[in-house]
Amino acid sequence: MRHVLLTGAGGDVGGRITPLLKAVYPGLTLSDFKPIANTHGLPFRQAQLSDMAEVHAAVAGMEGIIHLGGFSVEGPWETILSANIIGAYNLFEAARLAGVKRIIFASSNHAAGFYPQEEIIPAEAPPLPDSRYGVSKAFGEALGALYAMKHGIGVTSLRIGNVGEKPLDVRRLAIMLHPEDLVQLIRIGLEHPDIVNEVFYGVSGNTRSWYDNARAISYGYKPKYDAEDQVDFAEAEQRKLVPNPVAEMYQGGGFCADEYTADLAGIMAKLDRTIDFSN
Ligand code: 15L
Repeated sequence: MRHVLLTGAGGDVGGRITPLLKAVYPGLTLSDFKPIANTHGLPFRQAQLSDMAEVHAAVAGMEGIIHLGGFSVEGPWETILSANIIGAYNLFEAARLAGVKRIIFASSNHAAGFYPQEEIIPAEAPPLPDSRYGVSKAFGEALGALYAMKHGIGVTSLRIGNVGEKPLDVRRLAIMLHPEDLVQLIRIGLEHPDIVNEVFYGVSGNTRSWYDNARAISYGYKPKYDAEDQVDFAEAEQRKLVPNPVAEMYQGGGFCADEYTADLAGIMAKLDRTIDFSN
């Protein structure tokens, strides 16, 4: 694959993976809504995702797109609507018209953040968003499925945990994704001949992962990193945080606790009676 576009290239994750991607895809083009300080000598196309004309110009001539662009945490509805919902629609629709063959959609663990931390869930688990942001990621996965099945674009949605080289707290021991492992997943999505529409968990080979990533493994994913190797660091960082029962109950952590108004004990009692997540 020669012509690959990386949206959201100016963000933290984009900055971490650009040099790794450049080594694999020398024809890489970067995009973001504002100029990027370090383009690593790569071409740059500025585009606001909510502006269809700018998105058309950004995707022209591309064979593959890695879509990291959008708002990457919880935010006001207007922001999520514009950057993540309208933005994702514009990206997929412009890609279809431009004849793009493969798209990697950066989904998030927050598309399914309300599963309890004690459960191991597969990527096939239905969305259970923990935020407006998580809803927008579930929307993006659904949009990807539509463009895969109806228009034949090979789509891989990655429910990304937390991208970095260290687990930033105990929760991240389960969900850390080393940038090199992320690039491995991206390469499967862009290059594996059998991709139609896939959802993989974007996590490293973490000992205490909450996800059954069998689907990614069946495509050849062999994560190199395990957050557990840095357990002391994670535990030291955890001691600096204020405990929160909602954040500690659910996989989405603080995204679940943010704006929480339900009765946690009441909900857990009802779920215990009605749902067995392991089936
Ligand atoms: C995400 O989806 C965010 O983009 C990232 O900033 C982290 O907050 C991450 O989830 C996480 O769950 O740690």
